[in-house]
Amino acid sequence: MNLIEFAKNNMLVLDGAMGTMLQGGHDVKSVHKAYLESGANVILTNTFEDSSDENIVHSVKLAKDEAADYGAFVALDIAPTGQLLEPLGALKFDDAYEIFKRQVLAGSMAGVDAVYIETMTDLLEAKCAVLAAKENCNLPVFCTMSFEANMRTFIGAGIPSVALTLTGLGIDFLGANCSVGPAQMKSIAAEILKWTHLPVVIKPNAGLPSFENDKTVYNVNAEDFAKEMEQIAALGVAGLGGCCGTTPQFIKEIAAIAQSGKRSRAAVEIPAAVCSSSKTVIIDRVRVIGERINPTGKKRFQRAVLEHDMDYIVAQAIEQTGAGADILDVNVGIPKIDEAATIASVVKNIQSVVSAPLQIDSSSPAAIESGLRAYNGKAIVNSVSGEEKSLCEILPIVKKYGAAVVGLTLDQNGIPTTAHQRLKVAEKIVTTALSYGIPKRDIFIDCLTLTSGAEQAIAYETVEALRLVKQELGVKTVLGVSNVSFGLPARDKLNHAFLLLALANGLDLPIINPNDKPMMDAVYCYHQLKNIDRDSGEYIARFGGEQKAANEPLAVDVPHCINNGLKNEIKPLIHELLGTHEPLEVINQFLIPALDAVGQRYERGDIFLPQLLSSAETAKSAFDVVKCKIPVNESESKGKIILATVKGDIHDIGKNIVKVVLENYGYNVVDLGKDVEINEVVRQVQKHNIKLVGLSALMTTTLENMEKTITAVRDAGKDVSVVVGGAVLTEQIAHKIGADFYAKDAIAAVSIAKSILG
Ligand code: B1M
Repeated sequence: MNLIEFAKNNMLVLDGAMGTMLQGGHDVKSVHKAYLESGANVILTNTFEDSSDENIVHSVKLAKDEAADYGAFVALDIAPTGQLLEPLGALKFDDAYEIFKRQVLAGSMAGVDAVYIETMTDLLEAKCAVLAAKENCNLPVFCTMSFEANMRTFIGAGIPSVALTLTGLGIDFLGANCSVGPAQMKSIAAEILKWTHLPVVIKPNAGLPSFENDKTVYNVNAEDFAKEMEQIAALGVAGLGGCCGTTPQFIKEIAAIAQSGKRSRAAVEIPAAVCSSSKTVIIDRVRVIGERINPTGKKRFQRAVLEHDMDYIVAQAIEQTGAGADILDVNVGIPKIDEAATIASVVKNIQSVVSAPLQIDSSSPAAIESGLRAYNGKAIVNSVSGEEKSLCEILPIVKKYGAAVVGLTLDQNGIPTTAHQRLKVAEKIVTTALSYGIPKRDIFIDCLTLTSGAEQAIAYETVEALRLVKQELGVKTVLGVSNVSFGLPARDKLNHAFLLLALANGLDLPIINPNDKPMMDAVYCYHQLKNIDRDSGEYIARFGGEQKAANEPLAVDVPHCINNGLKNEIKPLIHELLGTHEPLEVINQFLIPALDAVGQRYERGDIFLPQLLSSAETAKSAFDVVKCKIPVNESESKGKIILATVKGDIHDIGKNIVKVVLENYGYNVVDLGKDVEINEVVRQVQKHNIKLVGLSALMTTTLENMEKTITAVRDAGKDVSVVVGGAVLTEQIAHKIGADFYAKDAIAAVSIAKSILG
């Protein structure tokens, strides 16, 4: 029996921690044996830490040899690469894909029964690993991600987004492992079960870790673990196991729970929804699709695409979401460009700044696939038509990537004249898409807007077709609205009237220009009139006291650029400011407050790590401009100072500012960089015979390393003063951790340097 068949009638009992056991002095073989003895029916290969081909072959053999005696299954354990993928980090999607592909090939050739991708925090990396598994073997695929207690991964991926995206990619088991103990895992499991029909597997840690006598210990014992796991089992999950800190005793408890059989699972209805990694948009009311990322008839946009001017394109995305668009259409179709490469790059750039889900708009199957592959989340594909060629080229791609799809009611004979004929085409699209396994909730129909000025006699048929499609097929509907007024005066009036008619007849997803205020107003009014905006909260917020603010043009200033990651647009603004302000004023009055505001939004959960990174990159590019205006001091050095951001902390923007300013005052700075080992600071102090060390830390969690660094420098017995800085410090804390001085900013650092070095 294969694993999928087995899981239909049996609860899966996965094994527990490998690392914890190995640290306890066991060998891999005996760890497998202990878990199998405890009742595990699926064991994971020892390939989480070392994914070399040799280790995979060796580890699979070890696991298989042991599992054979118990009739258990062996799953190839695949871990995150440990590097951040673009746009968060430097690792390219295709390079990550090759890393995972190699592991999948090695594992499947060595004879594993399944691929188990685990501990993922970046949804794009999980997607990359899943694609590598699905495209290179026929084995069942598990994917479990690590969520924090706030129900998001530390990179900000939410459970609905993870479930919608990974389910769509056709994996066999979805779930969560690591990060939290079983108590917090309960709500995570319940939330996952709401968003997928897939069997769900759950592997919590043995509670929270702490360090005692140089050892990591966890605060939940096997018995208490079992009590919580019983409740997770009762939710109807398909498999249970353990992660960090769990031992064979924990798995024995789980096996006892599994013995009593699988619990039934509550029926769920997954809503029609699309998502990015951090934002899920449920189509349970009118959702506006912004139409502006499209070169048709827009010379400036065409130039931006041709010149790869991503700042301009991203600015269009920001403007539209700022004006209220829920989803953004992305079209880069210009003759003779490499549309597939361009759309992937545009998708990546927009997603690094904007969290709205995207609609990949192209008629080229290659461009659609390229856009979907690069996309982090579940996108919409715009579009397929009723023509055979279009259906059989595009629907398999939509299915493979788990996207939603827009079906245009036209075929080889063009756009049918009557509403009934359009309904027929819509029926054909829906039936064919269903036959490809695309769920009905993911099929959206576009009844096509005709130009009222040119085809007045039949233009209203679109509204009638909408009504029929909604009534007969019950699918979600899409419509590009503004074409109705083409060639007529007062286009806005006709667009506006047409939009309201379409909404009243069943339009769910209008594709409009969200910067067009009356059009957006119409959507708010519609929600008010239809009792969707219960208690009129949204209506009042838009049209009440704050009316003036709505749709006012966005101010493109320093905070706006830092907030939205506009790395190039910020540069001319900084040049301009430097005309009227001193370089340090620009830093203190503009850059730092803008970064502080970003930090607060991050803390509130309004933005996530990708946006935080993008803001930091923008601040750095602004700082590069400022740096050029800080004169270089050519005079003889006044003395040497070491600067370092302490171990565990990668924040270095502030430290770099301090460095430039100290150099400008004539000091020779030995910059050790960020995340600097304690011993390295001591070594460099001795090597350079240093009198003053400057340490930077920005997190409460790294204050401890700052203290340890200070102690180590003192213990080395040198006559050296230590100055500390960073947003998390105060004068009081600085002294408490043993520093001689606290510098609140770069100028304060200079005064301290003067007092010590002259
Ligand atoms: Co992060 N981050 N960050 N972050 N980040 C903070 C610090 C945070 C306060 C945001 C928040 O939640 N509100 C929070 C820490 C919470 C806490 O512990 N209290 C935080 C977190 C949690 C994190 C991560 C854990 C997020 C995650 O991964 N989930 C992660 C940490 C990774 C790690 O370090 N191991 C992380 C990552 C990042 C980015 C990489 C995205 C990026 C850093 C990029 C880089 O530096 N290369 C980043 C950023 C940009 C910030 C905020 C928004 C801004 C920091 C900054 O550059 N400020 C920050 C929020 C905030 O501080 N308001 C935040 C501007 C800079 C000029 O000020 O460094 O204070 P500052 O330097 C000043 C003075 O303090 C002084 O002079 C400078 C100039 O005036 N000074 C010194 C500094 N060092 C000195 C040394 C001296 C003298 C003076 O010696 C002589």
